[in-house]
Amino acid sequence: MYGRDWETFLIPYEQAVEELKVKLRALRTELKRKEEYTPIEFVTGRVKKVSSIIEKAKILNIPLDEVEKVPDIAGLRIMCQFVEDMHRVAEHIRNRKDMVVVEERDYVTNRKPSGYRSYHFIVSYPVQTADGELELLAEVQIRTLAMNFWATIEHSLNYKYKGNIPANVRQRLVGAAEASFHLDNEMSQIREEILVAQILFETKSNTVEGILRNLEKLIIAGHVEVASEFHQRFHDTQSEEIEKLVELAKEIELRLQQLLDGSGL
Ligand code: 0O2
Ligand code: 0O2
Repeated sequence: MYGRDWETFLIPYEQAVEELKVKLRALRTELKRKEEYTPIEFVTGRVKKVSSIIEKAKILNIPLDEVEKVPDIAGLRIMCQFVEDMHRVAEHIRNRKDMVVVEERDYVTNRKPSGYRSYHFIVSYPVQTADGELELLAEVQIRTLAMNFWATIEHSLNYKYKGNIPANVRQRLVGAAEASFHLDNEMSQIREEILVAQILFETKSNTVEGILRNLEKLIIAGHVEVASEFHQRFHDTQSEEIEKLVELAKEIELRLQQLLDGSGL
C-alpha cells in the first residue's frame, strides 16, 4: 500500500465527505424551516491526511492492504448548542436510510481519561463510482460547541507536543474539560428555564385573549354589568399568579354559557 496510488484511493472518500456534508447541512436547513429551531449549529467534514491514515492503521493493527478498515478516513462533525440537541441529532442519524450505523461510541456518558467528550457513529455509506457502488466507512462525531472548543484546542496542543503533553498541562486540560462539562450543564438548565418561561408566557397570553373575547361576547349579549364586574376582577387578577387568571377565565366562560343558555341566544 505504501507504493499505492493514494490519490485514487481517496477519491470515493472525498466524494463521501462532500455528499454527507450536503446531506447533513440539508437536514439542518429542513429542521430550521420546520421547527424554527435547529438542533444542528454547523457541520464540517474532512478526509484524513495520508500520514494520519498510515499512523492510525498502525495503532489499530490494520495491514495497509486493508486500510479501508480504518473507520475515520472520511470524517464528519456535527456541532450542536445543547447536549439535548445531540440526542435528537443522533436519532436522526440512526433513522436514516442512506447510511447504516455499524458502531456507536458514547464518550459523553463515558468521558475519555483525557477529558474528551463527544458522541461517535461509524457508518457504512455507499458511494456511486465509475466502477459501481462502493460501501465505505465514515465517522460522524456529534458535539456541543463547548465540547468542540475543548477538543479542538486539546487536539492542536497534542499536535504541538507530538502526543507528549507535559503532565501539568494535561492536568489543566482535564480541569478545563470539567469546566466545559459544567458549561454545558448550565446552558441546558438556562435553556430549560427559558422553555418553561415561554410556555408560561404563552398560557398567560392565551388566557387573557380568551377572557377579553368572552367579555366582549357578554357585552354584545347585553350583559354589560356582568361584563363590567368581571372586567374589574380581571384587572385586579392580572398581576397575580397564572392559576388565578385561569380560574377567572373558567368562571367567565361558565357564566357566559349560563347567560346565553338562559336567554336562548
Ligand atoms: P485540520 O488539520 O484538522 O485543521 P466547506 O464545506 O467548503 O464550507 P471545507 O473547506 O470543506 O468547508 O471545510 P469544513 O468542512 O468547514 O471543515 C474542515 C475542517 O473541519 C478540517 O480542517 C478539520 O479541522 C475539521 N473537521 C471536520 N470534521 C472533522 C472530523 O470528522 N475529524 C477531524 N479530525 N476534523 C474534522 P482541515 O484544515 O481540513 O484540517
Ligand atoms: P483526527 O486528527 O481527529 O482525525 P479508543 O481510543 O480505542 O477509544 P480511537 O481509535 O481513538 O478509540 O477512536 P475514537 O475514540 O472513536 O476516536 C476517533 C477520533 O475521535 C479521533 O480521531 C479524534 O478526532 C477524536 N478523539 C478521540 N479522543 C480524543 C481526545 O482525547 N482528544 C481529542 N481532541 N480528540 C479525540 P484521531 O484519529 O485521533 O485524529
